[in-house]
Amino acid sequence: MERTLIIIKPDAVQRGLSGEIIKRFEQRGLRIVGMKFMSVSRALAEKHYEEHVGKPFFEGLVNYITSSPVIVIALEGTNAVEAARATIGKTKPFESPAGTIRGDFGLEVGRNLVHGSDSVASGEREVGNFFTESELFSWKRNTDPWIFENPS
Ligand code: DAT
Ligand code: MG
Repeated sequence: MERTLIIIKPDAVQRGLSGEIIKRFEQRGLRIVGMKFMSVSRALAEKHYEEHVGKPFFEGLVNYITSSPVIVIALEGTNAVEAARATIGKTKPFESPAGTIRGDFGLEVGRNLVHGSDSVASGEREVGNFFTESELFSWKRNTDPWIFENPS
């Protein structure tokens, strides 16, 4: 099933919003297959954000994501990537509609609370960057048939 990487960024953890953010993904029906509390090293941050190397905000972005612990989550579900991004909102929180995580809790692009993979290929790559195979779980929920018409 499709996978996406979520990062609850340092600002959200510091502000005590982790539970609220996890709740929204759970309520959406996405299945948690991996989760951990960790610090992101500079090397991992630079790998994760490699598409943004050279952009004016790159240094600030790496400083931000490495500044304090994060919670990383691997989620699985039908159209997990798009569904999670819709729940997160737009890159710039001030443009994000109310009802999205960024629209409800943020104002600035450099403090946008949460990361979600932007394509199926990125989801696979990013989950692999943050989790080892033994940290990822294949499991079923008793509620899966009420969320997925064809659970797998
Ligand atoms: P997203 O996190 O919505 O996938 P992205 O991949 O385009 O957005 O950029 C990664 C992060 O970089 C984003 O969450 C915040 C930061 N960023 C993006 N565009 C920016 C900009 N114009 N100014 C400052 N920071 C920016
Ligand atoms: Mg992105």
